[in-house]
Amino acid sequence: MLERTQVGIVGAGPAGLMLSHLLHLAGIESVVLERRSRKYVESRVRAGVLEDGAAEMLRSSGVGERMDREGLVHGGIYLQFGGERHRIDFMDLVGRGIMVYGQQEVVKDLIEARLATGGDVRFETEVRRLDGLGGEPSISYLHDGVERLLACDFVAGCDGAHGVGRMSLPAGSHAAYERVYPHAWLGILARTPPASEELIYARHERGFALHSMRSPDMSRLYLQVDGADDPGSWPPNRIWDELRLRLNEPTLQEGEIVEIGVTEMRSLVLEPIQYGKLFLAGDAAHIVPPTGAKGMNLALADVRALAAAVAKWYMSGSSDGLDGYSENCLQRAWRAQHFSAFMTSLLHGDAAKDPFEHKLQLANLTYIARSRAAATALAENYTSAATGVWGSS
Ligand code: RFL
Ligand code: PHB
Repeated sequence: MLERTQVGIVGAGPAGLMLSHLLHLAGIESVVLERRSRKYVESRVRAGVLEDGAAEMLRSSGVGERMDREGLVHGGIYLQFGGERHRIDFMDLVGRGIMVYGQQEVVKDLIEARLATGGDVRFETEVRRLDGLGGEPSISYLHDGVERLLACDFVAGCDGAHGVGRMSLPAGSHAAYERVYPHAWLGILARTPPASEELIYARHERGFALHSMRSPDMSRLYLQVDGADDPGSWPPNRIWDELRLRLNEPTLQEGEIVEIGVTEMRSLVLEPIQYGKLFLAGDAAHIVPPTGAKGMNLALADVRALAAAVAKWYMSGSSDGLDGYSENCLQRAWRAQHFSAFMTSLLHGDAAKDPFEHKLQLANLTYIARSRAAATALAENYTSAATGVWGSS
């Protein structure tokens, strides 16, 4: 017998899980198909910054309780350059802060919420093919070595940067806009107390460094490295020495490195991000370099729009929301692309290789540190205040 659901969701990252959760709240049935195990997705260390509006979305949909207990509310960030640290006071400039709460925690909370209400989330289930996207969609997936078929009204491709959703857009149906940056981020999660209460974005002559955190005893630290570097060429001593230097934190305490990885930096936008009954969301639709801390926030904003559009269709038969989905999301995605590219080019590079560029960066950083208007523009973009993403929330 052919299995059926209303919305078939590929991928149990923040986008797929939140979509399933929101649809459930609207009385719409979905099945989430995830290639990896539950343990794997719950321990995948990635993003850490939720915009105020994204945090409010978690809260208002009933999955914000642990975030409110364990997350760290920050009212600003530090920009560091030329040996000095300057605070950008988001609360003062735009009246909104950010929530520092690991993506893997968001994922855990969403999985728990879905399973507690009888949600159908299938791990170790790999989607192989999407068919019938122009009319009656079906998803072919592999579970326990057996290939099965799930029929649905809509397919949500929430399967990230390398998923089957994006590959299923017919050739010629969309454009892809891409930029690859010559840098990468080496990221570690370390058992050591953060050296600062708030995030530090540091532009050092030798390259960028970021100091973030997950809790009062866990730090999340990043270094700009060459795109081709593998973590093997970065033994712990070298990482800590470089972090101390670039962050200007000579007393930064070493701690056990519990996770290490190198992340490439690229920007990608597909246009449009829908075809027939297939709707892409999150990294499947667009990728931003991590410097603007936008990826998870965009993923959540996409599925909020998609859930509302799908609910409208089931309730009134109106396809207005669905028809406008791509345009709605891409306006937001391009704003985030611009900001992420701006932050990336402001903070990365090697002064020895391109001293002119470094001087330009210092001039711009000094301007942001001194000008309320320039700092406000950064704060508006970082928090998404005034960009209309989260409405009045
Ligand atoms: P995800 O999280 O990649 O989830 C996609 C899921 O789909 C599954 N999948 C499949 N399942 C079944 N069948 C198939 N054929 C499948 N193919 C794939 C995958 O296993 C996976 O579980 O995408 P989603 O939900 O769109 O979420 C996007 C975010 O993960 C991403 O944008 C952020 O992590 C980006 N990002 C940041 N975003 C922020 O908002 N704030 C940050 O501070 C931030 N920092 C970061 C980041 C990403 C980073 N890395 C590692 C890329 C820092 C880093 C270092
Ligand atoms: C993180 O805490 O992992 C993090 C914070 C800010 C970014 C990227 C990642 O821009």
